[in-house]
Amino acid sequence: MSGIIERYRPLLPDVTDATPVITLAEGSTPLIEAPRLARWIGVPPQLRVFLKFEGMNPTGSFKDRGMTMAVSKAVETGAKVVMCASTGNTSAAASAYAARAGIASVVLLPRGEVALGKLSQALIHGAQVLAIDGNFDDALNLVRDICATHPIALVNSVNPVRIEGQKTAAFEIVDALGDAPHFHAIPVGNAGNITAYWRGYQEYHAAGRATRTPKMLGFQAFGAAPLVDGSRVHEPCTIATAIRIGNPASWKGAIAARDQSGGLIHKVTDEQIVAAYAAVAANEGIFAEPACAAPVAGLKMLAENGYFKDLPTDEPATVTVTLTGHGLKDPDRAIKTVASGIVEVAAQRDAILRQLDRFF
Ligand code: AN7
Repeated sequence: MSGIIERYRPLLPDVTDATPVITLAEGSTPLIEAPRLARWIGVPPQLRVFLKFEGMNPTGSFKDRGMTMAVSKAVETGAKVVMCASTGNTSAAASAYAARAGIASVVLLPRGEVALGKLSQALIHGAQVLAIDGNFDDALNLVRDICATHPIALVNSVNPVRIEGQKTAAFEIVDALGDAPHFHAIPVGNAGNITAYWRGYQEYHAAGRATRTPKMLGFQAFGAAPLVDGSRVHEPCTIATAIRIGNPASWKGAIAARDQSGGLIHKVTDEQIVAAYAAVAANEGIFAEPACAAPVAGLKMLAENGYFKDLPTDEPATVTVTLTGHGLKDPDRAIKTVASGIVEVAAQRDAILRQLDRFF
């Protein structure tokens, strides 16, 4: 069983012979072409849309790529406890990889704002779960403070090896497509992942593995869009709880990714996010959590505003979209979105057939 460390070891200089590899066989997630979703988004026909479905990682999100690195390095340095702040997915990954390594984990969560599936993961993997009366940004400040003064390994993405692990998703995309895409769309919360992808694309380009680097297209939720608004958001608010973050730790990395790639970071409303979330599931059979829909909604907005209109019509182009987490993480949101779809019906043949009229 091998994960991203074995697959990309020469490109991960933090890993040495002394590093015990703690893995759950993360990475190697599917890159799926999405032609029906492409029509829903409204991109021009020569622009092919591919979804990098990170929900297929062992704990159901992209966080596993960084966590195999962070926990392996923590064990290498003799740590017995890891700790993180989280909107949910980081805590799920930290607690799973800590369990795998046989060490303890502590997760600090914003009370009442973590999706059900993520909470269930931290609990069942044996993390000490602490819910604070504050948001993610408050939790991260507390974790940084405590880890600076106590023998606890910090495994948030302020730990640089997390970003190193996450850059491997960009390598996989180039390996699958044979070159870098022209555009890469991604949700942005704490901004570690956009930073990591940009690093991965740049490194592959420098190594001659790709002829170009993509324009990075980042999307935040309207009520939690500090990078778009240009200042910290004190009370971030969105139904996409994964990206409910007002003061991204990798702020500079995200701005560099945007500017160096010739891309952009825009914001989308919760209504746009929910519509895109349902469209991904209904058009392609891929169930991703709400935060992942931000880049899908964002591409639709860009297409409507003519962003892609100058692409040459006779040259195929590609846009990749990272779907960062699995839809089963947040089952409440799915049911809220389409609960009206449940029809109660008598257990009788005729009653059931009456409901199927539209198919005949
Ligand atoms: C599904 O778990 O910050 O911009 O604490 O779970 O790298 O932060 C999660 C973030 C996108 C944003 N999509 O990525 C956490 C956490 C999903 C996520 C993001 C997150 P970053």
